Amino acid sequence: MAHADRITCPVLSTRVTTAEEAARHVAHGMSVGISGFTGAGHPKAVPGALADRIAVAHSRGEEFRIGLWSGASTAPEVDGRLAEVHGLDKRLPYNGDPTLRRLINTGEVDYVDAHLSHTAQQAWFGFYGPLDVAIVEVAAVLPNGLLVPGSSVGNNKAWLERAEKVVLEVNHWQPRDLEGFHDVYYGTALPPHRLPIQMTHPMQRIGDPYLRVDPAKVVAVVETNAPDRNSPLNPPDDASRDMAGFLVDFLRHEVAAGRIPPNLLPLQSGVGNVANAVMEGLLTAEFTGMTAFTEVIQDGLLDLLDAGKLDAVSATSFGLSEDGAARFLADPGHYKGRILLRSQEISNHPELVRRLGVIAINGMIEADVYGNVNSTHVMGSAIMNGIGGSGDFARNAYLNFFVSPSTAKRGSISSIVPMVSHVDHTEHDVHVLVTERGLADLRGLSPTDRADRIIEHCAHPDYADRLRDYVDRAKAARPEARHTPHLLDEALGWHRAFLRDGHM
Ligand code: 0RQ
Repeated sequence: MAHADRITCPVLSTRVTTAEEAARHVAHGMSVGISGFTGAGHPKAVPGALADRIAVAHSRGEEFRIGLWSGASTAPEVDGRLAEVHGLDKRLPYNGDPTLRRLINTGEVDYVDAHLSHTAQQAWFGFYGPLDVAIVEVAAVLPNGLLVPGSSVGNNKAWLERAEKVVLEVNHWQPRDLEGFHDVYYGTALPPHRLPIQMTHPMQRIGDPYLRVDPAKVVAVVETNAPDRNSPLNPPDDASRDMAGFLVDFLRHEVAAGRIPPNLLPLQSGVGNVANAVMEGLLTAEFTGMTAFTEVIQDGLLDLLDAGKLDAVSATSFGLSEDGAARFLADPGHYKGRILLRSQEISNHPELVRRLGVIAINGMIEADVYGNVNSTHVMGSAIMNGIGGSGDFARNAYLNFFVSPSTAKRGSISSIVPMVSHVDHTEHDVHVLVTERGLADLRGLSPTDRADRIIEHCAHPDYADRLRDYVDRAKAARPEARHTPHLLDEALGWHRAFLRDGHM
C-alpha cells in the first residue's frame, strides 16, 4: 500500500498516520461529518478506531457520545459499530442500520430524518450547529491538494467546508481511475445571491471533478484498502416482477399517449429489490436512449448501460452488489463519460428534478385509500429507515410511482389502509401506486375517485371489501363532509388491531 501513487501532495503526505491516532481528534460531545452513501464511500478504518476509544472510555465510566452526520446510510463498520458501543447521541440525515434503528426507536439516539437534498444547505447555514470533525474517504490526493472522490460524493463537499478539522481516508480499493467520474458543484450561495443551476441535461457538467479542502485543516491522512459494503441483491421475486411489469406497461401507455418521449424522461429509482426488478423490466422493454437522474447506481443501471439501453446516469453514489462492483472494477474506463457522481444537494435538487422532468420510482411502507404515502414509520411510531431522497424526487417529478407489495408480514398487514399512520408524501405528491395486484393512476382524480381506484387495483383481496366498507360508511356518516370521508374513531383502527392482535 505504497502511498506514493495515491497521496502526491507534499503537504498532506506529511500527515499520514494510523486510524487510532486520527480517531484521537474526536472527543465527547462533538459533531462528526462522515462520507458514505448506501454502503459506498464511507470511511473504513477511523470509525472502528473511534468505536474502540469510546468503548474504553465507557469502561472507565467516562461519557463519550457524538453526533454523526452522513450522506445517507453507511455500513455495519460505521453505524453498526458506533451504535454497538452506545457512542451516538444524534444521527442525521438517514440510517439503514438495524442496530442503530433499535437505539433510535428506544429513544437512546436522537434521529433527524431529513430530505437528503436539504442537509448540505442546512448544515452550511448552521441549522444543526457547528461541525467539529469531518472524516472523508477519497480515492487519491493530488499534488496540488485536490481530492479525487471515491464511490460516493454525498455531503462530502459540505463536510469538508464546514468542519473545523478534517481526517482523510485514502482507500486503495477505490479505483484510481475514478478520477473524472465526479462533478462537484461549487456554485451554492446564500439567497439572494444564489443563481440558477445551469443544467438542462442529466450529464451536463456544472462543477469540478475534484473536492477541495483547506490543507491547514487536515489533521490526519489514513490509508486503507477495504471494499465498500456491497450488499447482495436478491433476484427479483414474482411480486417484484409483477410490479415491474405493471410499471413498464404504464410507461409504454404514456409514450403511446404522447405524454412522455419514446426514450422516456430521466429515471430515478429508489434502492431495493423492486427498484432493481423495474430496471430488469426495462432491460427487456423496447425503450432505448434512456438516461437516469437518480441517487444511487444499483446493478440494474449497470445492466442497462451495458446493454446500450441507457445512455448515461447522474447520481451521487454507487450501491452495487459484489458482482456489480466486480464488473465495474474490472473496467471503470468502460463507464467513463456515462456515469457522473455529484453532491447529493445536486443529484436530488428539486430545481433540477422539476426541470429535467424526472420519472421517480420509490418504495413505500403503506398508502391510504386517498393516496397519502408513509415511507418511513411502522405503525405510526417506529422508524424504518428515513425519507431519504424520496421526497426530493416525488414532489418535483414529472411522474412518480410508489411501489410496495399489497401486504406485509405474511399477510397480517395491509399496505393499503384507511388512513396512513404517518405521512411522508401527501396525496398531492403521489401520482401512481403499484402493488403486485395492479396499478392505480391517481392523476387528476378527486379523493373518493382515488379511493375507488386504489381499492380496486392495489388492495389485496383479503382487505379490499373492508376498505370499501370503510369508505362507504364514512360517506354515509357525514353527508356534509364527503370530500375526504373518514370515520375518525376508526381511521387508525387497523393499526390498533395489529398492535393488539398481531393482525389487521
Ligand atoms: O421488514 O425486513 O423486517 O421483514 O419493511 O420492506 O417490502 O422488503 O421493501 O426493502 O423496498 O423497503 C419503504 C422501507 C421499503 C424503503 C421501504 C417492512 C417489511 C420489511 C422492508 P423486514 P420490503 P423495501 C432513495 C429512495 C424510504 C427511502 C427512500 C424505504 C421492511 O423503500 O426505506 O424511498 N424508503 N429512498 O416487512 C409494517 C407495513 C410494511 C412493513 C413493509 N405496511 N407495515 N412493516 N414493511 N411494509 C434511496 C435513498 O434515499 C438512499
